[in-house]
Amino acid sequence: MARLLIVSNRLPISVRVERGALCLTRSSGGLATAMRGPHERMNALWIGWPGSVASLSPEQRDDADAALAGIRAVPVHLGAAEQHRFYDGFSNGVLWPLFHYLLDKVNLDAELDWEAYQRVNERFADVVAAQYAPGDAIWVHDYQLMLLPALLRRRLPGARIGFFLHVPFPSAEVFRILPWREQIVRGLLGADLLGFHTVAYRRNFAASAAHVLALDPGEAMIEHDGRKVALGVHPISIDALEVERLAGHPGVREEAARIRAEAGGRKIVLGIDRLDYTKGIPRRLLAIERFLEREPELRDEIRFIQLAVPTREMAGAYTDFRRLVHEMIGRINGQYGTTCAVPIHYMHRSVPLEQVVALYLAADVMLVTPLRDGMNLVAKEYIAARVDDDGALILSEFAGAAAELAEAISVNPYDIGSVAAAVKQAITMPPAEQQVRMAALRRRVVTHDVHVWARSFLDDLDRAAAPEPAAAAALTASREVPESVIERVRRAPERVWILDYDGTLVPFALVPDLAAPDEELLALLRALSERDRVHVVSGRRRADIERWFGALPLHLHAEHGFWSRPKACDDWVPLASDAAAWKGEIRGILEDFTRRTPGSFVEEKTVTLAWHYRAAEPELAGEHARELRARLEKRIAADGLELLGGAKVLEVRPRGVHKGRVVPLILDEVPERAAVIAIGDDRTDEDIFAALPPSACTIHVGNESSLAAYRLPNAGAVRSLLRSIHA
Ligand code: GDG
Repeated sequence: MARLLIVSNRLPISVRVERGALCLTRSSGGLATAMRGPHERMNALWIGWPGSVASLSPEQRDDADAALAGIRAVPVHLGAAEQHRFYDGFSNGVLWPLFHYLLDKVNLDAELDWEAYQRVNERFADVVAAQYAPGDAIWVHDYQLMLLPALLRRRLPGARIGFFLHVPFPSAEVFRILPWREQIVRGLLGADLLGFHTVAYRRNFAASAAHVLALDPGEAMIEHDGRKVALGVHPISIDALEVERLAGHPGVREEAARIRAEAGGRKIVLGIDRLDYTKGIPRRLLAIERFLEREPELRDEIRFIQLAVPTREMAGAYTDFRRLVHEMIGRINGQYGTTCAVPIHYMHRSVPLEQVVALYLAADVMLVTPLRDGMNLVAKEYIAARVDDDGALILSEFAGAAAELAEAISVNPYDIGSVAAAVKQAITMPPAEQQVRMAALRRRVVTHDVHVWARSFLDDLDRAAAPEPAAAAALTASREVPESVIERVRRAPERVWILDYDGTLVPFALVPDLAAPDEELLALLRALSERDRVHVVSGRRRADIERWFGALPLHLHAEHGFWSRPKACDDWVPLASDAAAWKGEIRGILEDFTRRTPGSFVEEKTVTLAWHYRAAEPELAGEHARELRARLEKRIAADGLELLGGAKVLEVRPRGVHKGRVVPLILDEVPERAAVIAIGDDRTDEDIFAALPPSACTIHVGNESSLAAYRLPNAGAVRSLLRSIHA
């Protein structure tokens, strides 16, 4: 039966030895909390790191693995040093601060940590591949495993692979700082579906991919390596029913009443966070201090409770941070404490979930003020726990949750004065206003819970991973050129080559004029044409082709076959004497886009007009290319014209002028026993492949889907093939 394989850095259960005995403990944290429900309900297998097993005896290790198997968990064991570099070093020393915009905390001198990150992602790929059975869906989680989708794609080409990012995806301007940005983007693009919490994070990723790999992403889809990768927005949520259930539990209500009684009638303002520098605790403390300073008469009316859950204790940045927080609390309590109360009640430990919910129930105001946060589940849990529709939520506009929770009091956590003012607004908010806001928030959280989230992600994954049958067939049909085919071509009594130029014989250059043929290529074509018939079929202007190849004994075809020079001594002949009356208006449109897109330009040929944007800023150019395409499609339909999207070029040409039309002319002059080999890299060359008989050897250069029977990776490989035929 097809299963779901959940893959995350940590298993939701950690293995430890306490006083000689093996013990399994639940991990807290957003991801573990969110995926626990889907894991249980969907009969899924969870693959991840179970904590260090270094202190376990071999028997205890076996026992631990067996215990994990019992709860459908598969451990990925990592050595202590490797885990430290991968987790504390790269994941939390580089990616975590960068993705949360805390640039001064990013360690970019992390080559060894990066190597460990790659190795650990490989280890995960091995374990996942070993567990995988055809039909399974794989759901990879979070920033520690961003190389995994592509590593899995290589091992399991047909698998359904989804990836969800729990942290923000930063602006492309920030992401591009990362020295390993290209590998990370390529790693992610191995998935069928990439999920983000918000539209903004998705947009940031698309812009980063456009920048790093010079792609043209759509809003919800990126085409890369001949595959489509869907980009989804899936705001994570919580198990709202479970939180509600706990909030109604008599023991939990009793505990909440106890906390309230202890507060002695003071209003309770609560913060619950992992003790992480992204959560904005120091600035929150400054805001509390500002509040106490500004509102002397309210000082004894309020009790702040901060639960700070220990996290990443091994990392240096966290030790210093913890000290800072503790010192600040000491200072503020020293300043404003009295003989009977201190303003801030601080707990630095993990507590049971029942206690967390009791705190939610007891709190009049919840302070959620991260500097950046992917989503923030605490905010949603507080809402779900407020079964009486009262209480007030103060929420940072830099938490992903802010995109959904508009009825909260929104604050900029960097602006201490406004957070202090928000605290006052919250504690003095009239009950009727609390009700209106909280009821709306609760409706949203209850209807969009974690189960809806998981279901919608997996449904999208199913849709994204189901390839269109024709495209899939075309793609799988083309494979590397087998040695037997090369041998057949080599032994053929006569050979006819039909060769595209740009992207096939030379790599793409930033500007078309820079892609002139080099000496080596000219010598190769000259040698080839001494024994074989060589046709160069290009989309370029006749003048370029003539200037570059005119002196060689080649058969030349320019402008997608509109112009042909059948033999070296012949003149160029046009396909038809078309006056191209349509050009004036289309040229005006293209020039308009050129003005708006620096680096782009219009190329005019006898019967076609092309808009090139390879040298333009990719994101802007991509957006304008989509806009231009939409505008041209409307305009050209009635004129017998067609629009062709190539590699960073949009071209308008009359229908019927395409490279395929030269094929009958070429074949007319060829004896039947000749081998015909056609090689091309883009959409326009597909017309050649389509016009050739099945006996021809057709080769696509690159990774896109193609009608060609075989494929080669790049222009260098094409040249090697040409050389090897005469070797
Ligand atoms: C990452 C992203 C995103 C906290 N203290 C205790 C405890 N918790 C639970 C809370 C909540 C979870 O931990 C914290 O979740 P957050 O979402 O607030 O934060 P991260 O751990 O940073 O999570 C975040 C999330 O992934 C999901 O995508 O929202 O933006 O950073 O569920 O209740 N649980 C228990 N004891 C505690 O003392 N039992």
